[in-house]
Amino acid sequence: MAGEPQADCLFCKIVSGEVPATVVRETDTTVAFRDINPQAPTHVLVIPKVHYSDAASLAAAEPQVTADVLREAGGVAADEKLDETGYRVVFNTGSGAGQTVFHAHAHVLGGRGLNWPPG
Ligand code: IU
Repeated sequence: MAGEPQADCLFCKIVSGEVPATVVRETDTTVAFRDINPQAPTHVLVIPKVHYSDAASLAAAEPQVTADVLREAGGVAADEKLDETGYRVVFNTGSGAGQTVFHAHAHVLGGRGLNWPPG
């Protein structure tokens, strides 16, 4: 059923606690944890607790939870003092754009200069 945990989903296992993660923030609807392969001094993933394969699917089904994810991304940036220097929030969507985990997630990246356009 839409939104339900998926047995083969790594991020659902992080939500349930079955797979450990370095959690930096948690709400009723979201978890934020440090990326295992950081691409910047701060690289945190913010995920919804419900399972949707990507950000657009999440937004279509759960607009409030999508807003929660974005608010928490801002919270991570504030916690890490990135809101003055700038930071990036990225939703890779589809394998052609680099998505490897098909549970919606926002990357929060900062702590170094970030080029535009991204590669
Ligand atoms: P992507 O946008 O789907 O490529 O992002 C998935 C991220 O999940 C990627 O940056 C991985 O380093 C990260 N990740 C993780 O933090 N812990 C894990 O056990 C695995 C992937 I597998």
